[in-house]
Amino acid sequence: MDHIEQTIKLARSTNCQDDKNFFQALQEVLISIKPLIAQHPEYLDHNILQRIIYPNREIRFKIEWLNDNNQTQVNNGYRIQFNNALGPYKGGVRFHPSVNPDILKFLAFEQIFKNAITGLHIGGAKGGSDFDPKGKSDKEIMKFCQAFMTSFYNSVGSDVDILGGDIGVGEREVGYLFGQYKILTNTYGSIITSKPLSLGGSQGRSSATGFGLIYFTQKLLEDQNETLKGKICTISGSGNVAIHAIEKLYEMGAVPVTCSDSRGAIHDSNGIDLELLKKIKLERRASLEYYAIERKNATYIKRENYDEGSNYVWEVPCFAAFPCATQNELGKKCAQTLIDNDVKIIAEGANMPTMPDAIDLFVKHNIIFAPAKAANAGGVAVSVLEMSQNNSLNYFSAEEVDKKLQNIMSNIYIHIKKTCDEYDLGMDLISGANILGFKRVADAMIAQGV
Ligand code: NDP
Ligand code: 2IT
Repeated sequence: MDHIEQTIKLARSTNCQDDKNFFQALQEVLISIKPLIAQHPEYLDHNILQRIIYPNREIRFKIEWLNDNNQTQVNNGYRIQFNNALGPYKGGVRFHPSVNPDILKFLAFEQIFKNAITGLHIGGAKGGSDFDPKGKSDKEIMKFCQAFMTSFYNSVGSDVDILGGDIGVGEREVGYLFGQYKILTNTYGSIITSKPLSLGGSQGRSSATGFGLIYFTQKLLEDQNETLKGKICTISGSGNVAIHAIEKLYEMGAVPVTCSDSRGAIHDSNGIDLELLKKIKLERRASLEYYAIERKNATYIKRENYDEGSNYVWEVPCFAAFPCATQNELGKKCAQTLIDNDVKIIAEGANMPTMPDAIDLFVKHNIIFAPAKAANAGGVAVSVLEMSQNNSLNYFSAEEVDKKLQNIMSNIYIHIKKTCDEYDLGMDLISGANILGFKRVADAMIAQGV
């Protein structure tokens, strides 16, 4: 058994015992860095494999808050401060009933390497709560965010751990979290990103992940003498990432024809009506079924069951597919349907949306695969621009941010491709991204000593 297999076995028997998602993420990274380890025995000498799979700190806290009926509610809160070899912990906060330590450990682990790939000096973390924002009043959201921060504020800091947005946490929630931090500490520190502009947020942060995803895809396609122009694209999700991916696809001349939410999916063969989608999901925070009520030619398929890996949107023939909702939302059966329908590229907007056996199928059929930790890194990269603007009191225009985002996504692709060439990996961007990220973190760990 080699060192990688020994580490996987160790993980399975110790810190991943019941953590299916964390183990999935960890196994993918460890297996794909085999060529790097073969050339760098110093990583084994310094026991980096074992050291990198244990989170530095796992914080768990209780959140008590009052709903609109003055009843006391209780939720679990978490922050996984996984690795800070490259810089202060950085990563989003997720509010969703499915949140648990396993989900957050996988997200924090992925964040370490994603952040490293950007070339910026930030470590990896993730946090959140099993709080369900659906159906809550604005006041309840505010009360919950205040209680979340009250339970946890002493673990964050602008050079310690900087929070950000994720599922269920957008500008509104970030504003309330920030406001409570300010009250508790009497400081206006840059401890959270994705802030509203009025609180020192960055131009272009809310669109950065979705736009970055399409910039990355475009750069990758350029390399293949291909383009998105005129191509049918399918997208899952209808939140921050999906909406901005759809917006940028239109700007590139592509035709995005699907979106989905937790209750169902839309197929609009004329192209998604972006303004209507924004109105329903961002303003009204309503279900997608209203889209089909207002747009008669669109089809709405209600989601009858919650099978992992299944979504109607993957049945629609397309040139490119962009999973932008959540983890494990594209399984083997859907992958086979996409391949049968002649898909050319999969680019992940969500974190770990593609299941391992689906990835295996795409790889076997030579479908180009852009992994999340590269393709969706535009969001966290613009978060770092937000931090640097806050710290320098100097602000970039929307055009400046967009230009920087394009450069960042282009550089990420170039560095991953260079890594693929160096290790003879062809277009295996998954291994290229993992090797590039792992190497940067491992070198920083060695440089710091134990
Ligand atoms: P949002 O909360 O804005 O949107 C999430 C979307 O996914 C909604 O349409 C939601 O449906 C749907 N969804 C969420 N959970 C499930 C589920 N269990 N089953 C089916 N549908 C679900 O989040 P974001 O757009 O910000 O995040 C989407 C993905 O992108 C996540 O994986 C996130 O980690 C990742 N990401 C986000 C970044 C960011 O900057 N925001 C940066 C990098 C990655 P409904 O409307 O019904 O709730
Ligand atoms: O998964 C992610 O990269 C994010 N949710 C963004 C994190 C951040 O700190 O901006």
